Amino acid sequence: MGYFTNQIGYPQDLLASRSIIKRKNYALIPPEGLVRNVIPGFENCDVTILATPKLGATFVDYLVTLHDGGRNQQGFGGENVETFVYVIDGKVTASADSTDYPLTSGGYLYCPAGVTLRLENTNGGQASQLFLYKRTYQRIKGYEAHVVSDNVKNLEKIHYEGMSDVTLQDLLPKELGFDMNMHILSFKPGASHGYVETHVQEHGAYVLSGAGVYNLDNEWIPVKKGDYIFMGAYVPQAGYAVGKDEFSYIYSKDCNRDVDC
Ligand code: UGY
Ligand code: MN
Repeated sequence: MGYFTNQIGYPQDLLASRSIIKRKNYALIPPEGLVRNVIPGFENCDVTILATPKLGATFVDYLVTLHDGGRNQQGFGGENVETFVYVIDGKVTASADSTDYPLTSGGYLYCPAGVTLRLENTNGGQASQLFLYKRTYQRIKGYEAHVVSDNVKNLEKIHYEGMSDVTLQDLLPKELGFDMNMHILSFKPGASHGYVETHVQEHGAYVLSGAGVYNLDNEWIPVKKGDYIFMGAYVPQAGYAVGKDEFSYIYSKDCNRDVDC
């Protein structure tokens, strides 16, 4: 059952999918094929696991729908695990240990390793939708991460690499205590990356609006709102915005650490 699109019963046509899975390289996961994953601690929630180490990621991404009474009070994260939650739609209270952060659409909370993330739907009986992330934190001596919460509507939009119709927002501080960041990249219709990137960092990207044609490992692939894209280390990547709406996605990126040899 494709629960996201409420598709049940017999197919109307030949079975088909836009999913592309290239383990340890890249993946496109559209909403139509998503299934529910039961995870202890999540009550009245539909949880879908997206990128994982099985796909080649060093992080785990999830889509979570909190229904009426939806919550996780058991706590998410752990001693060495940092977590991040972004509200795609709705209203929730996210807590970092005992401190509550009421979040609406565009709101987010980062919890460093050792701080427990809790979630509660507060959307007056309506569902809320979240993008959730976790990763093993890479400690370095002399630096620490800290709790961060804000809403993207308060963040500066920086012209991206000399282009005024492509903007970047950094959701977390550029401090060495942080081994990752979350960003939102937004392209006006017709805008694109300035070049095809090839870099060691990985991304897990959720498309928030619009549509694009995206280059993943030199294949041009149509993508649109609701799609999830995993980009592994070194995968060539770039996109054009197509259609009438701004093409925008939230994505994680590891940073501020050397690599082991
Ligand atoms: O920050 C980034 O690496 C970003 N520009 N990558 C991407 O959009 N695929
Ligand atoms: Mn990139």
